Amino acid sequence: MGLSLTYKILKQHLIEGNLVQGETIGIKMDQTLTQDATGTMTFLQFEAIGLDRVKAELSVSYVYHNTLQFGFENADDHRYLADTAAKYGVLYSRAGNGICHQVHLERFAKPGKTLIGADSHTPTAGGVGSFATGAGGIDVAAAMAGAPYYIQVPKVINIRITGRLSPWVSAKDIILKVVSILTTKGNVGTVIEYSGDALQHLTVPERSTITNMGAEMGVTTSIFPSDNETRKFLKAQGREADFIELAPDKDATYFKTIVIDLGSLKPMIALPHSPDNIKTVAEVAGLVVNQVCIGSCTNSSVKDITTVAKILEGKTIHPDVSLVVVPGSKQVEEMAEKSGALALIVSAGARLVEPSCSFCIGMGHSPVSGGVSIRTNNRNYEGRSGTKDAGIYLVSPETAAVTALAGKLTDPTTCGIAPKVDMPEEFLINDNMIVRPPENRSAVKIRRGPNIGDPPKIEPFPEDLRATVSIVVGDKITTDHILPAGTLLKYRSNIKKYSEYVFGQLDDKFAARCLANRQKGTWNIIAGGISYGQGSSREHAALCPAYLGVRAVIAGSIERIHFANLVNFGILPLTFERSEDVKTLFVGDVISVQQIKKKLMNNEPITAKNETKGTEFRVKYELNPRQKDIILAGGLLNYLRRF
Ligand code: MIC
Ligand code: SF4
Repeated sequence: MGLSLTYKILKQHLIEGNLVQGETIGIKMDQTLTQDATGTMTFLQFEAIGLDRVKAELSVSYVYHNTLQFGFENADDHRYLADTAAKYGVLYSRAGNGICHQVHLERFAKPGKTLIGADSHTPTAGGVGSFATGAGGIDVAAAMAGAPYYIQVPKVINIRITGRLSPWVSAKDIILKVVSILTTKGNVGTVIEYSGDALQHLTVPERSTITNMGAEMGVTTSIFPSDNETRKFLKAQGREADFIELAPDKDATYFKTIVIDLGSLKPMIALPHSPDNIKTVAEVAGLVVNQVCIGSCTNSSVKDITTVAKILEGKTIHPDVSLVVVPGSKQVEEMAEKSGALALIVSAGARLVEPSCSFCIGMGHSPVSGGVSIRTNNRNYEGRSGTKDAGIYLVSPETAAVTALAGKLTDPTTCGIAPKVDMPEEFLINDNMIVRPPENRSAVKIRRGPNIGDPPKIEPFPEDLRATVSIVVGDKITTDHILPAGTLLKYRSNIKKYSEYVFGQLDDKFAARCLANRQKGTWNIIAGGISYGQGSSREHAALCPAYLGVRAVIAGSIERIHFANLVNFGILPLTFERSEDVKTLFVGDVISVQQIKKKLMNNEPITAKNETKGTEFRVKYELNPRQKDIILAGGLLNYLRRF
């Protein structure tokens, strides 16, 4: 039986377990990446592990989320990241150099290599055939320390793309179509592998727009084969030597195959407040727009920015629209500057931002109250933009640019002849913002600002669990609901302070209630619906609840990265045996499970008692022995320290 590309790479990296779908395996991670918002905690945890250098083939620490540095906190974080990179043998990509996914693709991602990143969009590197996956910071710290990364052997879905895109339709429309089919829920434990005759017409940056948004569907990763297009891209980046050809076996078997004919694809749009709320642009055209934002790790390549420039050339944006443009990396910015594309964009009235996440994470450029913002990024969760009642719509750069000119949502296919922009044959290579570690690492002193605290200590799991329900939430709760980023990013190294904001958007009494329950002698429980913990990899969405004394999440289902983060911080992830039981739980109910530790160890069924209501309900758990040990130890750091 032939192997998929995914299984071929996993087989080459297998350290523990058997390559059988559904089983847990430990794989070697060749490369790691971290970013400023998750990176400080990752390096604090790496320091707590106690090694004197990283053991991965390549580790890069990027800064690009909070580059604005309001107050001293982020500047201190960045200095700490520069120092730890120098000390532990890590490359440091300075603020201004760009978004990790864009820069990693340009300069470091390699076909056939494994990459683990403390950011959910790490699968962007799947565009060059790298098996790249997002994880919580402590899992990345463990991989930097040379430990295997444990994943469930995935089901592989083959998406076969055929035909050719029509003018004005682009890679973003392909991935929005895929998201409309697979949706943002129910994809835990799957990998998407792309194939088909259309691949020859898709450049690596376009492929990476597609792999990037696999994160929104909750898949482990998405991957393209490494072919002639991959060679062209690596050559244009001066890295032809990194090329190897990679393809699935001809008789590879897949969990399922979905065929998409590019010829029939129309410009697509994701409506508020979920990336899978998808229609064609034509269906919503005419919507009056306040803001257009172009950039993010999904759509900020040289081709994206040049296409936008050509659409805007010689024109002025609509007087009621604010247009924000953010190149993804310094390479993109410099090339667009040299080609004149940036001048065309500025001349049309756009506001330029340095290469960073910017609007995508609510780091400025929040829309007006009740506003309509058309954006090229990947997430449109409620409130993420910084304006709770604004509507965020996700589109291609082409749709965004024509909309900025018209002042209302416009289907670009109605706009005449489409600009034709090819991927450059040579990219401008200038790695001067990537700092290499010094020869004498032992002389490096790590400087910590006053906002940088140690990772909190978590107690081992109790023998019997007695916990108060501290919040009951609905379906599709994202990590942005659990713990927003935006201007709060500056508290990422200060867990006590950041914890005050847990669930702040939904219930601003949550943190105080949890602490009060701890005073009264019970732990805390979060109850939720399906697809709990969608979105980002931020481990703070588990670490801060753990700090507040949350010991279990009981939900309809829990998304992959968040599930792993809960385990890593000693929180038991449980699912309701009957999903409707969530309706029997109310804030303040005291839930108990006698001898829970023993039951977990012996794989016994768990019935939870609602002491307040005098009722009972059954919960399920799917944990391998290692995950149980981690939870019982009070998290991964306690577990690793034992060895
Ligand atoms: C995001 O897009 O939500 C982020 C900010 O990049 C996160 C990481 C973080 O919260 O630091 C992600 O996607 O993992
Ligand atoms: Fe990408 Fe946006 Fe996350 Fe930044 S905040 S890494 S641009 S998804």
